[in-house]
Amino acid sequence: MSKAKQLRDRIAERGLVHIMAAHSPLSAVLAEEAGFDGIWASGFELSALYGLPDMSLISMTQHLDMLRAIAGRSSLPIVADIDTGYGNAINVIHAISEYEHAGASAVVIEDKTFPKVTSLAAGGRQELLPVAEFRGKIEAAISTRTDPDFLVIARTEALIAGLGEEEALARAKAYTQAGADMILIHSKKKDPSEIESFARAWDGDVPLTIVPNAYPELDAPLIQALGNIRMVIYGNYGIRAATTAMQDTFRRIIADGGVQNVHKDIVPVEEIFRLQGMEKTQADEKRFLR
Ligand code: SPV
Ligand code: MG
Repeated sequence: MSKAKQLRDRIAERGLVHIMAAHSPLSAVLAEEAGFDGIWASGFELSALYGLPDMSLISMTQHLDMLRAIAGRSSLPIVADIDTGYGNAINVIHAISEYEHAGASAVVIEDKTFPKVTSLAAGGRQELLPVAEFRGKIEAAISTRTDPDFLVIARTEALIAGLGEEEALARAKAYTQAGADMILIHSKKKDPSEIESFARAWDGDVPLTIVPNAYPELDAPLIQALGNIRMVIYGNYGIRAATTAMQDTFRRIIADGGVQNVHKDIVPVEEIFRLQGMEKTQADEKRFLR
């Protein structure tokens, strides 16, 4: 059974799946051990890992390389954040083929123009494609996938662009008609009112995905009570948690003039050995090195 089929089955069984952003194989391993249903190969997190803004600066090759590395160390299905699909419908055809081969189980494509600007930045330039052009990109994605279970998730940025719920619903309907398996509806409002209202109003044929980065109070029971939402993506928590931990540790080392205090508060190197799979490698050395 493909991982894409596993993801579809899990959505059907559980009603809501929890997908954690990863920017590296190590963060994907930690997400899997914590119990998440899948990995979000986040454009924001990978951009931040390179110290760059999330503005179409990371290439498809860079994102694919990381996705392959993640797929090599995690058994979870991967939902690939392919931003705008790297260009027009022709670029999407190429991207879907590459991402399927690299080990993704799903892609999210957003209806912004290329190059994009990250969604949550205050005052960010947010331009949307004409509906017909984005429908063409969704149709191109659907016609390219070879595994019929591979999910094509259409993301509308209508609320992010300030175009209102009516436009967001109309776009979501049009993308569903183009064949999208799910709709990702994103909002940067600091409370969940836009998303709650959209989810209640949604009467389309496919379920919804959300990314509660700006409105963290919308927890799993509240999401389930809304209905229609079947996937929740935790979009930037890994990179924020890692940044918090490193800022704190690095500052303490400078303040303390050494590592004599912080070493007690961080994982021992043996935990890193475990996550690296050192035990198996040492066993392999005994077996095979002559
Ligand atoms: C990402 O994680 O790259 C996302 C979510 O697309 S957000 O940054 O909130 O747009
Ligand atoms: Mg993104």
